[in-house]
Amino acid sequence: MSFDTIIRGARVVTPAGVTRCEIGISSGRIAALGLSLGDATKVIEAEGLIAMPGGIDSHVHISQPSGPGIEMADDFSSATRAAVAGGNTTVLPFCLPEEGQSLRDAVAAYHAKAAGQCHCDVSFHLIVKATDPITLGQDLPALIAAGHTSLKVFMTYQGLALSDREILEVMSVAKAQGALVMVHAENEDAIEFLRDKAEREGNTDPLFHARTRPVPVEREATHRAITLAEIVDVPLTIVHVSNGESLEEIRRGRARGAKVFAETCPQYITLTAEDLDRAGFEGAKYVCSPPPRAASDWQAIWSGICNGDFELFSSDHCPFRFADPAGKDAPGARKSFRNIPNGIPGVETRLPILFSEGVSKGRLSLERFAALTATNHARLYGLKDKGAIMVGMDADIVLWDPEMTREIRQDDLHHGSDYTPWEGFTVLGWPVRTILRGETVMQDGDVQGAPIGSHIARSAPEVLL
Ligand code: DUC
Ligand code: ZN
Ligand code: ZN
Repeated sequence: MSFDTIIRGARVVTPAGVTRCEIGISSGRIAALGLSLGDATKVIEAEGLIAMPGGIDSHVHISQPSGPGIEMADDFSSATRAAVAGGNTTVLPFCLPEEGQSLRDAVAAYHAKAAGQCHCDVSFHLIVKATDPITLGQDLPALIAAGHTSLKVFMTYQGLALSDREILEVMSVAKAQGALVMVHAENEDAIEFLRDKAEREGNTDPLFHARTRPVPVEREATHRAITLAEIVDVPLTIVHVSNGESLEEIRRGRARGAKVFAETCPQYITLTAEDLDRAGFEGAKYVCSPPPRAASDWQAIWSGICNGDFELFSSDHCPFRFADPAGKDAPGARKSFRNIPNGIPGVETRLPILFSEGVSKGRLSLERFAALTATNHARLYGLKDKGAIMVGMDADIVLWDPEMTREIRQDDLHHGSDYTPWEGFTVLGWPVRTILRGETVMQDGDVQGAPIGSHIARSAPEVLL
């Protein structure tokens, strides 16, 4: 048998373990794993490298409406360019309707924005911010049936936050239609109370973004979200878990039988609230929600990453430019942290940070790294052909050089933001080649070729099958 491509010499990370074998690729799929596979049109010599499933980042924000005058730093072209440079082959952005726009029209607009622009595959989660009969009775069922099998609800942010009653209404549609619910768990009333108080007392610097969203705000909402999901009996992902107390609520929910999944992100093992206290206005670069916590919280997050409490390690890439009145330097942002857009860039640095801090430092096996960064994302969100190096799957593969040391520098990154929160952070291990459905889309930092990424309609989440 002859293949389109053979990858030769790599250590290959499969769901069954790490093995030294060749990978035969035909028509964009993994056609064989074995020894001495024979001929191919193209041979990729990968001696000394590790072949992993291409990263799936199931939590990114691209071209998302962010309020009057505010603009996200990435469109689909720049975000997916950054994604493949960082070893990813699929990203899942959120589709948020504009003011007054229906969910169905918002999804159509996202498809139009993404078409022909993507360097990796994409698939959209839905954000449900309205619970009118058209959204819940028509748009949501139709969109779920069309392969948008996950949706996010917010418990914070004016204009986005749903009441408990509304969350229950959305959850019951998700249950009936076979979708997974994702929740941003922070208590809006508590934040508003703390924020008003901080402003009254003249505490308006970026640091007070973190001080007004303390751990109990997230812990309480996490408990409440799980409770609501138990009432409806629907599976739930708690996204961007930042601390051990919220994780403890997740463990307690699971012990009661709740179907709850947990995601964390690089910012919760590498950044702290002190970063928001950097001199001048620099702290604004680290404003995201939930905020980075104390270094002592990193240990609780690491335990969850290592022991399997977290299924997902995502970036929550939500990029704004720093030196930009349409970004972090928005009107009023220097007067109060309230006006600083929430979110940090990270799609390109997620995998190297976890590889270095996890695998290279001996905390994580290669298999667990692959599960946290690709396989579990595919299973949970219904990407049935992706997320594992197995015969029959899409040939979405990233080759890692585990010996390469790199200093993360904005100048080397591909995203549209003008900074990285990890400037100067040194990592050991770097993705050197990204292969999307058999085609090399990044080699040695160069993003190659026309954008061949497509939107993928997803199946039901595995937990619902
Ligand atoms: N929630 C996210 O998921 N991303 C960025 C900002 C936010 O609040
Ligand atoms: Zn969120
Ligand atoms: Zn997010």
